[in-house]
Amino acid sequence: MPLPPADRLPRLIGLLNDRTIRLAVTGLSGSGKTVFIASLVHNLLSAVGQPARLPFLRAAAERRILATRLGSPKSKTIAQFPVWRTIAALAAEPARWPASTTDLRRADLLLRFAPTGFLSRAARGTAELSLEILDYPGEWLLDLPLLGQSYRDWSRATLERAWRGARAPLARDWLDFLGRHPADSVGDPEVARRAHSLYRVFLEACQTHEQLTLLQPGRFLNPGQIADPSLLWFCPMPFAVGAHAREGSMAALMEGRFEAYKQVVVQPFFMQLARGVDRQIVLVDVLRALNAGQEAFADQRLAFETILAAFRFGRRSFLRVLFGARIDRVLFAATKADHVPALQRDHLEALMANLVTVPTLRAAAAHARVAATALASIRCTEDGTDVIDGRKVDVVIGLPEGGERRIRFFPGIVPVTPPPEGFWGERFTEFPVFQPPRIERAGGDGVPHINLDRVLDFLLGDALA
Ligand SMILES: Nc1nc2c(ncn2[C@@H]2O[C@H](COP(=O)(O)OP(=O)(O)OP(=O)(O)O)[C@@H](O)[C@H]2O)c(=O)[nH]1
Ligand SMILES: [Mg+2]
Repeated sequence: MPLPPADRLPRLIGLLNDRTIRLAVTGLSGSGKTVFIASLVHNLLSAVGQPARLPFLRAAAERRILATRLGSPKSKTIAQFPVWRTIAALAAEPARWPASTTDLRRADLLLRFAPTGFLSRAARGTAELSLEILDYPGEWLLDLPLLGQSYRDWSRATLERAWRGARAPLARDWLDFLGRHPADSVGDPEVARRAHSLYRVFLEACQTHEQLTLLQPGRFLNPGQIADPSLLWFCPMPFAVGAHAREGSMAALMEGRFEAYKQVVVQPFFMQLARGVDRQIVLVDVLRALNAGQEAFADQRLAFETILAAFRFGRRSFLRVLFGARIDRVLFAATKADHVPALQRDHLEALMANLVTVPTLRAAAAHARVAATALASIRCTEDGTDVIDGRKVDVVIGLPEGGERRIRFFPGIVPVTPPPEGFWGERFTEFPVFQPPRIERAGGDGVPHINLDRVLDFLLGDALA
């Protein structure tokens, strides 16, 4: 029996306003993806009737978010993001940060809200926003550019970096080994495996000793679950100019594995990650890179420029061509902004915007909305002042992880543009890892943050209107 019109209207309103948004959280390892997702989920779950925590998320401030809950898993192939385990660890005494992510995971969140349209209000209709978010190890992102590169080109670029700067001394054992087993020698799987493990030791040293970022392939540092580990047994090799990998040679063996790795591991991962993505947040730990010095800063910048070039927006976008992603809003966020006091957070936002000038123009040309911000997904500090050498300075006050007493931390001045040569002499003080604040396990007050509400309004505001 057809429904009477008065009952049908709210349903129709629902149909008009119901939406699914797929949010890609993009960021290198340690940039803060898992913490961002945990805070986002916890704060949205607590948003009903709690406008105080998210004042700049309009739908929350207007009390139009009526109910929120975690969605049931929709994917059999992707594990669920451990929302409750992560929140329980953050709510424990002492609180624990989540461990570095080792596999692809997905969080589903459902928000029932009152739409703003005239018709919706008249009919008192409600609508539902279904939000899908994927979390994964940051290192894997570095494999995206490989999809557009040949083994030769990738080898050349990687070796050029390995011969220079902080990488050179760390690459010695691996490069010596390659010197004894050149590209045109007979392809021997055992030699390939040893070359691979020396290359991996080199990548690990670059990450731990020098805090470098552009370390490929990403799975060498964080393999996840790979059915056949021999897929990884390759590394870059020097080619003579104009030479090609001769059949049966070391180079041909390595090249075959590189291509198989792309086809069997990289492509399916990005297929899962990027299919149907419509919103993207790019998280960058700008402060850590500033802190780690000139080479680490330049390396991080090159790494995310390389990734963003592959993420290129618009019709010729790699992701769109390969995976059908149509990203129409992109936000670049400098994370862990609670390490610096208020004025410095403005500097941090300006520096973030400066670092992504080119991708911003590209995205805008493709009619995507783009913005840059400074963000603390979980605010661990308060702003305060201190007196250093007789001068009053702004500091942040927080409890260092494992410490007994709160400290006043003066982080130095954040430059608003990429620092010039001279800056690097006086490096930032090492940033402490601060203890997260006490939070409640179940909903309640949510999690303190800086700018998370603005971030959510930018990314989801139109879908909650
Ligand atoms: N003070 C502060 N620290 C943060 C914040 N977000 C992240 N951190 C710190 O950064 C670390 C890394 O954050 P994660 O969210 O695990 O990073 P990730 O991007 O998921 O890293 P991978 O899983 O390795 O790819 C955390 O363990 C915290 O110590 C923040 O908002 N404030
Ligand atoms: Mg993580």
